Amino acid sequence: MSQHVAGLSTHPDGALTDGFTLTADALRANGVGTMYGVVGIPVTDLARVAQARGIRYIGFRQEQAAGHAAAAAGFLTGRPGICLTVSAPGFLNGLVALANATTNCFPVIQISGSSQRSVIDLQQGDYEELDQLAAAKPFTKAAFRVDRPQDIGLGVARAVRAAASGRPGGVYLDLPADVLGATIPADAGRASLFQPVDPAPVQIPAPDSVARALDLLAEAKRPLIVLGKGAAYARADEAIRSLVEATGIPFLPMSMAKGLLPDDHPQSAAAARSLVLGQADVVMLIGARLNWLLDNGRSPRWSASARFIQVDVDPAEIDSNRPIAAPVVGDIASVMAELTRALRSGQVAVPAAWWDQIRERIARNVAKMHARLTAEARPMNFSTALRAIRDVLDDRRDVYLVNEGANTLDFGRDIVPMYQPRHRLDSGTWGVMGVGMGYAIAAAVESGKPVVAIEGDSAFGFSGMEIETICRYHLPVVTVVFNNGGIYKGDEVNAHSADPAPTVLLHSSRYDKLIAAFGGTGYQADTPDELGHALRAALDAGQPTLINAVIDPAAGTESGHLAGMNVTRSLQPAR
Ligand code: ADP
Ligand code: TZD
Ligand code: MG
Repeated sequence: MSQHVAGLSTHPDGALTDGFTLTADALRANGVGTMYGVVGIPVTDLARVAQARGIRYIGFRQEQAAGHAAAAAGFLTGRPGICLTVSAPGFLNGLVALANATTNCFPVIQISGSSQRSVIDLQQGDYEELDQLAAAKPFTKAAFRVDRPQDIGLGVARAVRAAASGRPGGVYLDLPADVLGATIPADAGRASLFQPVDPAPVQIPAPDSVARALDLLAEAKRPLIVLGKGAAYARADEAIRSLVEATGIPFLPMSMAKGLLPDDHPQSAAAARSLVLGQADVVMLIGARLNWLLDNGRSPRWSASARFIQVDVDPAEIDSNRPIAAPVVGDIASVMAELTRALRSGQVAVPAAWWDQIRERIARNVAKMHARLTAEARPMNFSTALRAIRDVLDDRRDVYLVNEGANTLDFGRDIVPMYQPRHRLDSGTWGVMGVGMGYAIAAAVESGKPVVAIEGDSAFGFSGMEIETICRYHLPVVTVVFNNGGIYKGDEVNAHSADPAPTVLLHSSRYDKLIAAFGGTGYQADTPDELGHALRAALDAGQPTLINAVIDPAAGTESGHLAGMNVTRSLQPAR
């Protein structure tokens, strides 16, 4: 049974309530505490009413960053983040983030005002006219429009349930201007609001599927567990740790699952990634898809004869790339509980030879990495700059880390260890640029903890204006721009005209001076020492800071670790 929420709605008029008030109250009834967005016609009053009713409103400079912030809030809290946008162009700016959240399986709701339906539908040319519901549908998990004020409570509840249940995702909720402005009797409004019961119910796996998975693990000679960001999202940290430790199986975290078990855990095989992917004979995927980030499960990256166990809440994910021998469909917390319950003592044993092989490879790779990190490089390269950051963050394990770029991302993921679950946010499944400032803002707002955003200079540019937002809300966000003067590299020369090459950005840029314009603190860092000192000072101060870290323009590689995916020009005639 749903619980009706009494006594929420009132209007200055007393006897009446309106769409703005009903929306704010419906959000409160669903536990929403923060909203991210950009205001304008017709939603300005929605932000005002929400503020008046105790919802925190974080106003951005562009909707895409607000949408990314809402998505990160969803990932970090497990409840849908809310992004508020205006009609047509504002809606479309936000839609990129909504689609990205759906791809990442993050729960988020974009609430957008829209123009008058009768004018839109006859294409008569309203202010900011667009059929937003139709535009949103292909990019979202679900999309709804509320056409009557008395349906607002229902619309919000459906959006929350759709975003948070099963595989989480992005939901669009369209609120036309006339619905927001409409009034209805306050008692009818009150009666229309309710608090949904159990919006994200547990999904318990079938006992047979659990037994099949354990039987397969018991046969393994070279088992591997891969933890994905679904496992981080599931908040089953202790249960996952118990299973990993009870079985003794090596694990590999995907980038946003780093810290779910600490990166210095003795069973981490991260430093032997290629070896374990290539050699494992039984692989247990927990909240990780076999998409491009895992080479679609194909050989030669994986053994052709490897058999897979996949733990996922979405049954349609199973077999998406290669046959799965043991699908376990359910939410990860329930699956981990069932696996642990059903696991017999001594049922799964990892042969010592497998660990010997892994440890030997780890030792070799760690030695190679150590040489790169401690090299004397002037100007700094990615490794030496990240070593300075790593050393500071080793003492500040409460810090949330945001990371985007190409080389900046790839090196950052490998060099900076994580020790806490859900403390790393990055470009994710799409490898998208522009998430940085939105993710950093949400991490600071939702956690109250300091945030360090390690940003490629190109990546930073996609949402750089949000440093004003960071300063306006006094957020403890330290942005480190890895300024190598370009997309991947800054040393390309265009031989054909005086224009810069396509990959080139201004290496002389003083990004640190941007933040000074808004009252924040800027540092220029040319050496690892300067970078380390600036970062330590910034974290001690807890104030908005931007560090311009000058990196050798020749240091990167085109597309970072994805160099093999580049489509290069061929002068061979097509056959
Ligand atoms: P990564 O990029 O880290 O490899 P993916 O985003 O590809 O991770 O995969 C995450 C998977 O986790 C998705 O297939 C999603 O359906 C699944 N998932 C998300 N939340 C849960 C949950 N609570 N229980 C089970 N599976 C989940
Ligand atoms: N646009 C969007 C939205 N996402 C993208 N991924 C790209 C463009 C293409 N792209 C990448 O894949 S990485 C990248 C772009 C533009 C920027 C790389 O440059 P950087 O990082 O300065 O951020 P490095 O350290 O110089 O490699
Ligand atoms: Mg760059």
